[in-house]
Amino acid sequence: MILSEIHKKFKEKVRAFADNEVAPRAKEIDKKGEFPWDLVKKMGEYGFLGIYIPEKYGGAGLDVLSYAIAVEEIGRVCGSTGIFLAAHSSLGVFPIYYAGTEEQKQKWLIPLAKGEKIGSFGLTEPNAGSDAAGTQTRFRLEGDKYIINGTKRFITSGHIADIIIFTATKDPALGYKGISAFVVEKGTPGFTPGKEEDKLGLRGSITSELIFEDCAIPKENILGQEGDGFKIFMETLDGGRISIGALALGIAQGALDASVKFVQEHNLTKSQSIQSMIAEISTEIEAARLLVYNAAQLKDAGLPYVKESAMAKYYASTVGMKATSMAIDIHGLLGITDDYPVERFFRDEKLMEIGEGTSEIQKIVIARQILGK
Ligand code: COS
Repeated sequence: MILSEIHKKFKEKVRAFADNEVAPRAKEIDKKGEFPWDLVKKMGEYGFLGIYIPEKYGGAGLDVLSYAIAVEEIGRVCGSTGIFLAAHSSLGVFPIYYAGTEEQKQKWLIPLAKGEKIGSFGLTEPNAGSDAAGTQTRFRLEGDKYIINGTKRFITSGHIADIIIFTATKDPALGYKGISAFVVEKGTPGFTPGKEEDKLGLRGSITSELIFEDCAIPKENILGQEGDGFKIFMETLDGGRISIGALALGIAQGALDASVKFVQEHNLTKSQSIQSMIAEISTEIEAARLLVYNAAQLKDAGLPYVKESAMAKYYASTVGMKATSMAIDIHGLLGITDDYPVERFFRDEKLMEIGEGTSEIQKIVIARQILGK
């Protein structure tokens, strides 16, 4: 795909950061399950934590395509660092940029986009994942405070985030219409992080519960109006799917790059079965890239992109699983050892088929856009 000079230069900048500063740390981050604080700080300094946010709100003033490129490039070397970037930018930053008042933007968006604070998004619950309208976390208004009770689960960066956007319902019987979106700040009484998950992949990324027990937050912490929550997070997820597609693509590209290196170093370039695998996954990765970049460009142009972002995520994650699995096949038994990065790419890639809407959910979204509900 032909990129503009601006995008090309930005891609080179992120690639240099990824190769020089992230790649040497990736194995250790995965092994120790260590959150890469130093890399997060550097990403903030480079302006990577608010790429598509206008400069007046502390961002880099670039676009969604640049953001997708950044997630792809970082994912190419380290899925854990890539998912942090994607969750912070799409889920922590976007809802405030999209639905926040000017005052909320001044208070929360600016430090988030500058990378001074970490953002997170609490939607999933023990009993509400794909059925996001089934939220059971409750809110009630008491005077000038909202009182929150409930538990969120599988929240990326949940333990460490400073600013968390979350959903709660006035009454589960109201379905999606009862759901509102709020902001809670770390340290608010009644708000505590719960269990941290020990995961198959993305082991350097924090995934945790969030527990609300009579947690009182100021009335001003609501995003939009009461009842707007479902639509705010649906829009948030539409954009988030571009970044998960980009991350799936980046991990797949990392597995392909490692395979090409392996094949060349082991004099396997003449093997027709290996040529076949390399050709197949290279082609599918390129097709995934076109879908991801297309969805990003549609969003940048202000055009509808719901179907395209779901397609990008669905296809890129499907291709990603195939590519990382084939990369292990190409390495043979060496591929399942940690002497090579492909087993890490394979483990990291699996979440791309599940997080921010499973492949089955993406197919529902795509089909509804084509067939109507
Ligand atoms: N953008 C904006 N609004 C949307 C929307 C979108 N992409 N999709 C639906 N809506 C609106 C609908 O228009 C409808 O509003 P109106 O009644 O005013 O028209 C409302 O939201 C309810 O829509 P719908 O009836 O389609 O909701 P469903 O409960 O059937 O939900 C799916 C459908 C499955 C698509 C939804 O639950 C979903 O995306 N689930 C996956 C959640 C997910 O990704 N979880 C992982 C989170 S990881 S952070």
